[in-house]
Amino acid sequence: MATRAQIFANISGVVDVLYGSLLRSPTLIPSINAYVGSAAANLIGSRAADGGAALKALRTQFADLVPGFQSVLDPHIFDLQEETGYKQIGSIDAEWWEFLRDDMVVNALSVKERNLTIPASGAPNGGNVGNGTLHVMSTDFRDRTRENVDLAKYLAICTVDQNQGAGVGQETFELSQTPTQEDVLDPSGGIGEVSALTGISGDQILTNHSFQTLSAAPAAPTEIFGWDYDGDPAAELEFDLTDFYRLSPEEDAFNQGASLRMKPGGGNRTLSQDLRQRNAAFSEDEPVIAAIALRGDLGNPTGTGELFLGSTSLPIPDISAIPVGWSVFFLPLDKGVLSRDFNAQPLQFGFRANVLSGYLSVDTAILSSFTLYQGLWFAMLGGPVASLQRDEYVVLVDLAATEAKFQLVMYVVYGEYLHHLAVPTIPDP
Ligand SMILES: [Ca+2]
Repeated sequence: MATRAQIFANISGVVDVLYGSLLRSPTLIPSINAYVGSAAANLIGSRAADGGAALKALRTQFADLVPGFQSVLDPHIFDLQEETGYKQIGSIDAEWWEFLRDDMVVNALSVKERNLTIPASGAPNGGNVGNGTLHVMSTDFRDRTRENVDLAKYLAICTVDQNQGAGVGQETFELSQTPTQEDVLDPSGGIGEVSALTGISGDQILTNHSFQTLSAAPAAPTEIFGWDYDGDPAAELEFDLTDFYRLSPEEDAFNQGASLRMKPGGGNRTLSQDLRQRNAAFSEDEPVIAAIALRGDLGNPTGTGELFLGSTSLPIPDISAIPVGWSVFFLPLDKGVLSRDFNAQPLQFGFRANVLSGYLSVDTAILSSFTLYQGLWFAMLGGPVASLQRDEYVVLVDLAATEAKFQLVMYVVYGEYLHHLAVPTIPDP
């Protein structure tokens, strides 16, 4: 039986062949594309179009070879499955790749990383009337960057806005990649598929997330509908009916916004919702976006705060440092927002604060899912002032990558990635 190192050496040889045969020249495929394009449009001569078409046909034949790549690699992957003691030799699925990545970590094996530059958040187009932020989750449950993605510019375009039937904050977005991918030979693009992203509050797990259901005595409420509070709400909380983050659709229906003020004197108090009562179904590898809007300049409050979801939390060590106006605080987009990590008994979402002086205003608690698109997870969040309107868009900058043969071949052939480092133990061939 070959050792892991020997098997990886075998695979490295195959990677060299596959990468070298079709992909080694980063200019080959773009050159063919450019030639075909110019042949159709500009080339002089009665047979130029025929030449372009023939070259395009040849390119298609190249692409058709890729399924054969897998049959060349598979025997070596089976060797690896046997050597690592994987439970089912011959089953090359997502579970196997997860097993292999973990095994590589344990055995200090790594391949060269593609070094993708994946922005954490996209800014709105400068010409928009409204605003919003496109959030992207790009790491796996080990906090490794998912390197099985296309290099592309991602665009979220508003297709149904608040004037066309979507609630405020519930606009519909189409997510697309540019440029359009020709085929598997060109992983620098993406198929022009679209996926609707809905404004977060339209896919909301929490009850009374915007404190839109007022209590009988807003200045001294005896309870906050939908929320558990471990103190005396009448003495320590009050609804603020004039200052709030934004109107939720429910508030908009009555043209009455509200936020909740946490007052000093109660000690460290927790507002929470027990998610067992919300029929919240979390798939272990699907990230969630968990956020809350806070305002820290009413009475210049002092103290500490913390946003939490199960065992994951975001400490806010000094609420006096919250910027003037409303700010949205998110749980960081890492493994902590995957349910296999945040899971706790009982599972609660909440916010706690120890307000020592002044008022801390709380509004628009968000707990919602991401949308999977082209290997990355996206969530669209509207801004506080005006939501994006039809045809306005948010764009993520182009992703970029360095040449990484092992990793690129694994992506092209299997749609997967290996454990990767900038300085790998298994060099590229
Ligand atoms: Ca509200």
